[in-house]
Amino acid sequence: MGKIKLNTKQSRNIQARHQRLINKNTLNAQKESIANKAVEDLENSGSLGEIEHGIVISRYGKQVDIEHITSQKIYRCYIRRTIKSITTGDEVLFRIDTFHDDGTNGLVETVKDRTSLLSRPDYYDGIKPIAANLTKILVVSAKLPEFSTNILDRYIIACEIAKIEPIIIINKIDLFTSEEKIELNKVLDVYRNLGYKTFCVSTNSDYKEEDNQIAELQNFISSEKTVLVGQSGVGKSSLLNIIIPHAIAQTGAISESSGLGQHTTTNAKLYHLPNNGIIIDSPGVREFALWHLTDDEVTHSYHEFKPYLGHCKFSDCKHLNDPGCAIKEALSEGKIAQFRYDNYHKIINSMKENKPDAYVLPGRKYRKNV
Ligand SMILES: Nc1nc2c(ncn2[C@@H]2O[C@H](COP(=O)(O)OP(=O)(O)OP(=O)(O)O)[C@@H](O)[C@H]2O)c(=O)[nH]1
Ligand SMILES: [Mg+2]
Ligand SMILES: [Zn+2]
Repeated sequence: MGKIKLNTKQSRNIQARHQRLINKNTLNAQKESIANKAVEDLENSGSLGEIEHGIVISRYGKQVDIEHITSQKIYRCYIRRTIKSITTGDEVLFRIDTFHDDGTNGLVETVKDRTSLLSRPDYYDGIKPIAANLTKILVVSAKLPEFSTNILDRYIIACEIAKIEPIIIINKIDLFTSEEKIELNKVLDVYRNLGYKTFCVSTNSDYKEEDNQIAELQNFISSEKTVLVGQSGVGKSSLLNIIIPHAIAQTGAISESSGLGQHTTTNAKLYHLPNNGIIIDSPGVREFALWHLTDDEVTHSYHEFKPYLGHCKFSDCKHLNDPGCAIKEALSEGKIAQFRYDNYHKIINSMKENKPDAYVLPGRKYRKNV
């Protein structure tokens, strides 16, 4: 592959990213050595109790909050070095530090096998796990900061790859006019016809219209293991506060200057739902990147493409301007929605542009963290 020629701004950006990566690695190494020392001290202290069962409620760098499976007491725990990946929703075996501090500390010994895992790539950290052992993913969009089917499709692809059913939630419907609701429903019909479940909701207590499906949503998820994902500012924590009235998750207004969410939630946190269900509030990300996937994986995540794949004239068809393209034919016959097709190409192109491997950085090695 030839080297990519960069302009001054791009080179400067890469230099800055590179420096940030070095700083982050240095800080990480320091934190790791402190955590390793703490684990060693715990082992030597002889104060570690019996093996207990727990679930990860939240992760804070090198430590996790574990909820004891029966007492529901929370323990701030260090993580044994042999554990390569641990995230919110993970079921674990841990031991309580019975002597030190106030008895609310411990050590995670093992992470049990996961039934599912949602992850995303991060430029600096590699593939980052978001939450484990999920049965549904609640993909939240809203009129503000923006309603974007492109962002929605990105999340749906990530769900398809993780083999976890996405549930489309449109929040802040109090902000839509009647005409806008009609338009919104036309778009949502495309997703409904593809088999995706949708809920239109508002957390605004002044909004008394019958089309607020918040009660239906609550009922639907009560026995499911779920995570709220979506852009910063769409109202994930606001939804959580309605669904779990005692939750008091912090919420934050959308910035007046940028029109974007302000990344109010900084750590994912797990809460219990009435019928053994779980809901995890997660921090919004600026852009849900997908460059860890192959083009093929993205293509296969588009359900409506499936009947036509393998029917294009050329086996390496890019489904763009290639002659004899079965996908384009289906598009022209209205069997594929134009906006989904457009998003598909935008996503494929952005994967190439945003991939860190596309840049040649001195001494840089990309890490996979799963
Ligand atoms: N009008 C209206 N505003 C809402 C609604 N739900 C949430 N908001 C507002 O949207 C803003 C962002 O809400 P948050 O719940 O903090 O959003 P978030 O998705 O958790 O954001 P991050 O934690 O940054 O990812 C707040 O000012 C909320 O009051 C709604 O249904 N209608
Ligand atoms: Mg939040
Ligand atoms: Zn094609």
